[in-house]
Parts: sequence; C-alpha cells; structure tokens
Amino acid sequence: MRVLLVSANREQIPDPIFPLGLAYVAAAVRNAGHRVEVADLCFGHHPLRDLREQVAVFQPDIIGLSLRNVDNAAYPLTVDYLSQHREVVDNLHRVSQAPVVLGGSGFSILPDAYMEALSGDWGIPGEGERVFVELLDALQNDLDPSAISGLIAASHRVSNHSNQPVVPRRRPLWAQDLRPARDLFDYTRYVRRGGMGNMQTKRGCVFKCSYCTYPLLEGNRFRAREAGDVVDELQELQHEYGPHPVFFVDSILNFPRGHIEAICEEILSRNLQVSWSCYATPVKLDRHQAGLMARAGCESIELGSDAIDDLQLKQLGKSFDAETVERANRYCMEAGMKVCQTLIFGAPGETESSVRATCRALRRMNPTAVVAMTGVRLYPGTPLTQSLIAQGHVKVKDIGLLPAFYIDPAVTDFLPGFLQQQARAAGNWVLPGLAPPLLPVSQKILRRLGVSGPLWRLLRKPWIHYFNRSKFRRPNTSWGVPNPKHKVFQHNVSISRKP
Ligand code: B12
Ligand code: SF4
Repeated sequence: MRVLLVSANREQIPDPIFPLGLAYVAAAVRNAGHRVEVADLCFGHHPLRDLREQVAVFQPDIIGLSLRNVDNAAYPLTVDYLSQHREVVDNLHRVSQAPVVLGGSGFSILPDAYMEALSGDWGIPGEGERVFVELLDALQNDLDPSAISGLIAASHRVSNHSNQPVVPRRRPLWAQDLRPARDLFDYTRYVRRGGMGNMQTKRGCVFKCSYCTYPLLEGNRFRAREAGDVVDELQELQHEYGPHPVFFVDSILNFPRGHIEAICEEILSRNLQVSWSCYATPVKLDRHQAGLMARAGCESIELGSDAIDDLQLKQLGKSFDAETVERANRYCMEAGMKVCQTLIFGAPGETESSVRATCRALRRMNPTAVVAMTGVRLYPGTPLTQSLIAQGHVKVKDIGLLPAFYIDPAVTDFLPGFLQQQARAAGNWVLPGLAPPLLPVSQKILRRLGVSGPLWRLLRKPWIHYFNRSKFRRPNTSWGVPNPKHKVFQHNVSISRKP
C-alpha cells in the first residue's frame, strides 16, 4: 500500500525535535513491504501547501498522522495545538479521500477526544509499530480491521459512550530488528537546528508520580534494549550523520540500576566519543553512577525532582526525599555534568513554606539551571486527576483537550510574584508559564554559532544570565493576562474562560 506518514509538530520551543516515534512507525511499515513517504511539517515556510502538493503527487492509500503535543503544559502562557492539528486534517481531506489514522503521544493521552475533534478514521493509542502494520495488512486483504486489538475505529467514537478505553498494545522486545527510519526525514536539519539527535533505550516507568502520564503512555514496567544494541545505534548515528550530541528520550535513563551502567561500560569499551543528555531520577543516583555517566559522555542531565521539600515530594508521589535530591545534584555536579532541576510549583498540598523550602535548597545546590512549571497540568487517568475527581474538586468532563491546570489555593496569590523574584535573583531559571521563552530567531543564531545540546546549559554564561534575569525585572504579582483558552482550577472551583 502507499502510506503517507505526517508529523504535525511545528513547535520550535525549546528546540525542534526529531519525530523519533514516527520514524519507528515508518520503519515498521517499510519493513512490512509497503511504500512509505513522510511529510514533516516542522520546517519550511508553507508546510500545509507543501503537504497538499505531496499528497496530490503521491496519492496515498492511507495516511498516518502523528500528534506529539496537546499543549505546552505551561500556565498561564499556554500554547494549545488543537487548531494546528485541525488545520492539518482539513488540508489532508481537501486533497485526498484516504483514511486518516491518528497516533502519537499527544493523541494517546486523549484518544477519544481527538477521534471526535478531528473525525479520525482510525486511531492507535500507544506504540504504533505493530498495530499500524496489522491495520494495513487487514485493509490490503479486505479483512475487517475492527477485530485488531489496540485499534480505535471511527464507529468507536459513536458507540463508546461507556467510556471503555482501548488498551494500548506493548511489545516486550519493541526494538528487535527495528531501527527508526531516519533516512526518510531530514535528520541532519534537526541536529543543526535543534542541536542534537535523539534515541530511545527503553520504554515504561515503574514509578507512580501523581501527575505523570509516562506510565500511561509507555506502561508501568521497564522494557529495556540490550546495551550492545543501544551503543550499536549510537555508533551508527555518529557514522552516518557525523559526530553530534544525542538526547536519550527515556522517561528516566538511570533506572533501574544496571541499565545505564551497562550502556556506559559499552560506550567506554568501544572508546566512542559522543556527548549526550538525558532525564534522570535522583533515586539511587550515587557517585559511582554519576562518574560513570560523565566519563561515558553525559554532559548534561535533567533531574526530575519536582520539589525539594519532603512533604511536597510525598504529595507528588515521588519515591525520594529532599536530601536525596541534594545529594544527586551534588554527585552530578562533582562529576562535571551540567544539571537542570525540573520542578512543579502549586500542586495539591503546596504551601508558602514548601515553596520557600524548595527555593532555599536550590540556592544551596546551585544547579546549572532550573525549569519550573507553575501549576500542574491535569491529564486523564493520572493518580492526581483521579483523586481530584474523587474529592469533587474537578469534574470528569473538564479534563479534555482544553488544557486544565491545578494550583493549590494556599499559594495561588503568592506563587507568581515570589517565583519571579527568585528567578530574577538567580538568573538561571526558566519559568515557561510566566515568562516568554527564547525567541526561535535567537535560538537559530545560537545554533548557527555552533552551540549544541540543551540550551539551558548556557544559563550560566554571563551575557545569557544577564538577558534571562532582565525578563523578570518587573515581576507580576498576579497571574497576568492568561491565555483565555484554558481552564484553571483554584479554590476548588473550575474557572473556564471563554475565548
Ligand atoms: C523526551 C521528551 C522531550 C524532550 C525531547 C528531546 C529530544 N531531542 O528528543 C524535550 C525535553 C526537548 C521535550 C520538549 C517538549 N515536550 Co516532551 N516529551 C518527551 C518524552 C519523555 C518522550 C518523547 C519521545 O521521544 N518518545 C519516544 C518515541 C519513540 O515515542 P512516541 O513519540 O510516543 O511515538 C510512539 C507512539 O506515540 C506512536 N506514534 C507516534 N506517531 C505515530 C503516528 C501514527 C500514525 C501512529 C499510528 C502511531 C504513532 O508510535 C511511536 C512508536 O512506538 C514524552 C513523554 C513520553 N513518555 O512519551 C514527552 C512529551 C511528548 N512532551 C510533551 C510536551 C508538552 C513537551 C513540550 C511542549 C514541553 C515544553 N513546555 O517545552 C516540549 C515540546 C518540544 C517540541 N518541539 O515539540 C508532552 C506532550 C503531550 C502534551 N502535554 O501536550 C509529553 C507526552 C509529556 C507529557 N507531559 O505528558 N520533550
Ligand atoms: S515523573 Fe518520572 S519517575 Fe515519575 S512516573 Fe513520571 S517518568 Fe516516572
């Protein structure tokens, strides 16, 4: 069959991100003997016009549409991508009768809502490699695809008022004999513009942090690749596309213990010179692990601490305490890595005292950068959302495509002004919800100057530090003028602002 795979993501903040998930699906479809083309809407001045032209020439039998982001998860500067996604579907329908199959992480968080909003013909929540190929085989052989497990049919959105979710299918050996089909995309452009490539070494997460979607998206068990296979791919990448930094997209790369250690030993034994970055947990991050990672090329690490206050960590369902965060931060910095602390302020249970405790700890720890979200984005199915619904603070119908956030009433008035003062004093903070991000044009210039890797690493450079501080010169003491197209839950009331 003639299969067109479209990556809808045009977001350039914090960087343009190579559509790794779609590249995996493309590889599976190609391996199954189908003819594949990809349309990547990330770059170019007229992506929709180019898309229509490509469809007219290629005449696909079926179109797979990858929806990575629902929104930017930032409050109050929320960016919502639904209208962009709708535009893509409308343009596809203008020039083609081919059925549209929806997939991707954004889609998988809210599959029924997306099926409805975008009138999808089929939808595949979770991993697409196998189910998409099964769908193609069924259509090619005139079989009824509705029996395929893990597939949502258009009729489902009519019949599914029982709200029975379709269970995603997950393979233990998801990467066996499969390499992402990067050759179908302009991978080097992502490396040039985004400053790094990307790879995945395992799927799933065993932790149960209250707000997090990752276990829902990837499953609550780790499914890891062999270290040798991971390093083979890393080596192939460097060989095919030239030396470039890589971001490992795993939910947390350094857990369970032994996984990253084996990968690092393999990198070192092959004497492979490559710099990389990752997300990590402070759990079991000791001196040995930090040192080994640094020696094997880990230049920067994003520690998903979320808070540095024991009570608040407990509220968030984290599996470590504040002391563990401080220790992990120290070990990474001593090993020579750049460290970014990622935090969430305003989750249930937050108080002025817990916010102040986290900020005091940050001053002691002095990480390279801090990225802090203000308010928690509520997603369906997370422990936090379920408990807020059970307590009557939030209604099921409010958790949908329209971004919804929770901010604890105890800190609603205090948070915006206080955090902006902290950000101004520190100079190395990013508050995606409260201050506009680096402009794409500045990002382009930095990349042209040869800056690679995550840009937060620059926040210690005096001129960037100065520029970043100036964003918080006149801190708002209120939430400012929020994006009207979202909901925020404060004081146990859902405030829905109409556009
Ligand atoms: C790593 C990561 C990042 C890194 C990326 C680094 C890099 N160079 O790659 C960084 C930190 C830069 C980042 C940034 C952002 N991210 Co992010 N990120 C992730 C993460 C952890 C992994 C993404 C990934 O690569 N997965 C691996 C690939 C193989 O999986 P996949 O893309 O899901 O693809 C599979 C399936 O979805 C499916 N599939 C995909 N496409 C298709 C198409 C079809 C037709 C089918 C059938 C199936 C299918 O099959 C694929 C293979 O199995 C996810 C969370 C998660 N666990 O998924 C969040 C996630 C994607 N990010 C998210 C967000 C919001 C963002 C930001 C907007 C945050 C911000 N405010 O800056 C930015 C946007 C950046 C951009 N330009 O788009 C959200 C998106 C959902 C939402 N809330 O909107 C997620 C899901 C996290 C969350 N909060 O739940 N991110
Ligand atoms: S926040 Fe990190 S450790 Fe916690 S469940 Fe999500 S991915 Fe796992």
